[in-house]
Amino acid sequence: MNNILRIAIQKSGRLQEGSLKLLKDCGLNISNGKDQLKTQAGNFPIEVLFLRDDDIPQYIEDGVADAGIIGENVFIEKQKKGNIIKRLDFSKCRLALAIPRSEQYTGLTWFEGKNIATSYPNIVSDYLKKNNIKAGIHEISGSVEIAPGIGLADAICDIVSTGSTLLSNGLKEVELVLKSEAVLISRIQLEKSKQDILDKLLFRIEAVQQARNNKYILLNCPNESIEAITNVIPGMKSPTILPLGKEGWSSLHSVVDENDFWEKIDQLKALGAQGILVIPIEKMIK
Ligand code: PRT
Ligand code: ZN
Repeated sequence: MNNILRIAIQKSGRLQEGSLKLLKDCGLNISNGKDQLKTQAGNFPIEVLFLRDDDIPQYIEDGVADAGIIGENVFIEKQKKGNIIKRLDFSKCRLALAIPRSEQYTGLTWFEGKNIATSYPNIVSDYLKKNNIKAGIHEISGSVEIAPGIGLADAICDIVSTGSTLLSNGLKEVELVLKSEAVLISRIQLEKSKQDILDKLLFRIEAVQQARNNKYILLNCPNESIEAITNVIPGMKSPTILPLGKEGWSSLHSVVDENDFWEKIDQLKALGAQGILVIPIEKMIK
């Protein structure tokens, strides 16, 4: 079927909610994948497949799925053919090497001749090779953190988010191996009709991401501050400025970047802005 794009997402787990939310925010009308393996969006030529995340890269290499959403860590580990086409800004984590807390860490050479338990043997082996360290890799598929405690390995390489799992297993993080987040991947080569659908989806994803990173801001200011305030929050082209009923005052509307939001608010207050309202934006198209 060339006139439909098949996109694979995780059936259940840490990526599922973020993946579904993103697709829904892009306007796709899809039902949750609790007891189903696939569903067709009601209003967009996309079919969603619900799979285990580890299987998604193979499905894409085989052409069974055209695109997918998975953790970059899994995509790199699986070494299957496909392209990362968009970083998605959720499920952020890191793959790190950790050792027992009682050990004194002396740098990467500590790992020389040691045994490392991990679910990511390819990534770890590449990392060790790059750093000229010879160590054994013990592949296990889950509960990696308990490996040193039960004498299965000297160290581990696993996903870390808050670090509390390492802590409660008596381990400490010593090296960052890979930073990861959810990514949109696609087949190496798509037919034009599928590429067109993917491009439309990408356009929507970008609008959703822009909106998440920006806020709509409304404020009142004395007219003499308009220019200085415009320099702080120039908006997409320029702010909208409307006269207030109170003489010498205006209402100014613009957008503000989420990342330097508080810093900007301080500057605006210092310039005489009052009655500042900040509103989430649903979609943003530049
Ligand atoms: O069933 P399926 O195979 O589809 O899912 P899964 O069990 O293999 O994966 P899942 O749902 O656990 O994770 C999917 C993806 O989420 C991972 O590949 C990562 O890209 C991303 N992700 C983000 C995480 C975490 N954060 C995370 N904290 N994956 C796993 N963890 C685990 C980690 O393995 C460790 O046990 O959480 C623990 C560490 O968390 P902290 O907060 O204690 O440091
Ligand atoms: Zn998995």
